[in-house]
Amino acid sequence: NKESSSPRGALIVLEGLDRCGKTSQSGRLYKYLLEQGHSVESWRFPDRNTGVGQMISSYLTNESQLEDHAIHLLFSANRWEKRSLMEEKLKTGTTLIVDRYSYSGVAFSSAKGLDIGWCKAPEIGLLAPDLVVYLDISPEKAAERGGYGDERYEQLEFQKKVAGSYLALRDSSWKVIDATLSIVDIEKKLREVVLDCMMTCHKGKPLSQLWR
Ligand code: 2DT
Repeated sequence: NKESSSPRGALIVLEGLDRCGKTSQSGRLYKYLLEQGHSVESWRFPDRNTGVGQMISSYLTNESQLEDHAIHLLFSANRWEKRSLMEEKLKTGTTLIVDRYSYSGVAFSSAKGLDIGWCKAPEIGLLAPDLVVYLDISPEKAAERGGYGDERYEQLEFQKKVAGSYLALRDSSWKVIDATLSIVDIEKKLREVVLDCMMTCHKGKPLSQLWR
């Protein structure tokens, strides 16, 4: 039985504002862990490849409109539809590096004015990350970085609200890395906290669930 014989993988989540460097750092981390011989996969939310993901994608590109609560629940459904695969991967020893998770869900929707408690509710019972890394950058600095794309949330005023929501969500277990450091320095700090977390999971830290 593979499940009981191999140590489990770690659920690592990267969060932060648009343009904080999350996506390139998760790519570099993935490559590094792979080269070190770890079983690892790189995931992201929203996962635009599913049916729900396609609805989310057309909302983000402004091809469709959805009521704020409705799109919130779609983002959550998009995580629920991947939950069992996620659990299977972790239990059979694969570490997952996940670019955005429930925290993005709550931060972006509550930035629109939705109640935080309401936003958290549909996330209850999803797998809790073993590590949340927040790449910290001010909205102004992020906006200076080669500009935003054309997607719905990529505007300075909205990103300021998202930054405030993230601040309200953060707890002492999060590892905050200054996203204005050099790419290599960020990468180094990231590797450190990730390897440490993987070790803890390896030693038998149980998987847990969000926000119970
Ligand atoms: P990317 O640019 O990283 O593809 O994100 N978002 C994301 C939400 O509003 N709720 C969520 O649950 C998630 C995961 C953040 C697309 C945008 O979607 C936002 C940016």
